[in-house]
Amino acid sequence: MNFIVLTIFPQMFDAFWDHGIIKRAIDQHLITATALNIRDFASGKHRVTDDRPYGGGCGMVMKPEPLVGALRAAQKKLPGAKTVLLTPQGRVFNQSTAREFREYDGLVLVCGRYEGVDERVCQSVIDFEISTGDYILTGGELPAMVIIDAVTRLIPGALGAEDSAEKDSFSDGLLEHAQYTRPQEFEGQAVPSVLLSGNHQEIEKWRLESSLIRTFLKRRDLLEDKRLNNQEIDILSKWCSDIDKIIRAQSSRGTGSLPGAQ
Ligand code: 4GX
Repeated sequence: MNFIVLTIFPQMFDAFWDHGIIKRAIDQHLITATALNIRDFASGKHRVTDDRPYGGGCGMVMKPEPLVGALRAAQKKLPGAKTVLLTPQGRVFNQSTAREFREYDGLVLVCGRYEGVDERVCQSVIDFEISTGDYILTGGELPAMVIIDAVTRLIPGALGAEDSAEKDSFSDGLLEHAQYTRPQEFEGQAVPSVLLSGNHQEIEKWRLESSLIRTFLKRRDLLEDKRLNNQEIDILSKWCSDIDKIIRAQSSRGTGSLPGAQ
């Protein structure tokens, strides 16, 4: 995968390229990553990249010529790359989008600043308009990093020896199970004993239960959208009947206001 970012603040990416999984992916030639300065494609003594909006109003608009100049230079370096404009008006990025983008050979990420970019640029040279979420930032640089980060960790080999990318949250539509490390007791709280048992089948079952309950409590929307397999249905059904038993046991105590009870 090859990434080119178009930005007026290319130095923002220096630290990003230089740490952790991204750095290792670059060193291992799994990805290439460059930030091009849009200002280098602006003309005139002051290399201006923005201008006042036609029709008036406050704020500035990114001029089309430097942006398209930078885009053409990027496409020359990466023929066949897809162009992505980061904008709050785009399709909201998620794990499926990350998986979709991983299939491309190259991505050119266009970071807008100011109030936006000239509409004719969006229409003529942009393949996808993407938003990282419903909030307004000061520029597209952080969203570009979000996309590069999420796509890079899906590239085979990027996470190292483990196959963890596909076992993570969202790859199966569930949140990740609870995690523990040493010490065995921390501030009076013990690690669940099944995790110390060495029984891998029981551990896997506990992890699935943990994923299901966390998804139910924290992100019920994900569970509602998910196609459950038989084991997952069995676990949820067992909880239902266990909870039902607890509720029914109350009626013999004569407490509460159960349906049908007076
Ligand atoms: N997810 N912003 C872009 C300027 C802009 C506006 C319109 C193009 C068209 C954002 C987000 C985001 C703020 C980046 C406005 N550029 N980008 N910028 N949320 O808020 O992606």
